[in-house]
Amino acid sequence: MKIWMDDRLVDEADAKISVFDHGLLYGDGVFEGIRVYGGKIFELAAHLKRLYESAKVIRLDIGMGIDELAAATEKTVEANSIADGYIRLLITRGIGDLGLDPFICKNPGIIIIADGIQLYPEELYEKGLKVVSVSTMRSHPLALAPQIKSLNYLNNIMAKVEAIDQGAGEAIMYNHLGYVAEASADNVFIVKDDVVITPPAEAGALGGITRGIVIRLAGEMGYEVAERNLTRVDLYVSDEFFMTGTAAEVIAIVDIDGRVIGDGKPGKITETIRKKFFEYARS
Ligand code: PXG
Repeated sequence: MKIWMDDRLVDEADAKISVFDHGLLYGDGVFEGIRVYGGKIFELAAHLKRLYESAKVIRLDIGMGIDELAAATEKTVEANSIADGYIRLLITRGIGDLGLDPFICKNPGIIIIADGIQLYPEELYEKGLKVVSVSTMRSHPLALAPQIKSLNYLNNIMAKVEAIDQGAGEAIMYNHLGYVAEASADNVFIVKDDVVITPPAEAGALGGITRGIVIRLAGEMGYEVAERNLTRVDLYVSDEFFMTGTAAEVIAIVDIDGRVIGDGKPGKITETIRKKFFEYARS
């Protein structure tokens, strides 16, 4: 495998980072997870826009323009002959002395990995997922704002651990006001009385690329779509419930905290949206 490191492709064996990289020492950096479908990078422009915005918020100068980074990403996909796969693009703060000050790091680290993707088992899409509400609160917007896709994922990881401990496929996280934020690595949607509803990004969610596409496609299909705060009870009494994300695409949820959603099978509107997204992504 060839890995992009800073300004060129190197062999996997040579793709190493320093123990003094602040990305490792402090989780100081930003990243993206991007799909490749049929050799084409899915929504690259939207992912790069989000990456540069995340970097701006944390005062990280990527040191390379968007077009140059896009070209490097394309080259990495080509070098590894990835037809259907997954790109992990990381920008680390770079090498510096010990100590939090990010500005002692002179050059950011740029890493692009293009690999195959570990797909969720098909059975999960047919049956739907069981999820649980977790006690780990989504980070407060005045702490580490959830809109930043940073290398510090401990908030989400702690939530995921709770889900795993309870034998659930995903964790539903709430914000400091008790409203639904998102899952540990996916955005959430419900369907109630034929309206497709997702929490607003301000509720503490990452502005998911898949979420944005699903909102658009659902609207184009004639569904009413709303961004509205949701409570735990709204999830419990929803007609349908699903999640969106780069890895999962669109996946139904059929049980939350022991409350069965609908008839316990993926909902009709969810399935329609899932098929539409599947077709769109592969077209
Ligand atoms: N919320 C969070 C916290 C995420 O990390 C999403 C929502 C969905 O966003 P997108 O833009 O993907 O629709 C994410 C995405 C991984 C992995 O390897 C994680 C994500 C995406 C791809 C891979 O764990 N998170």
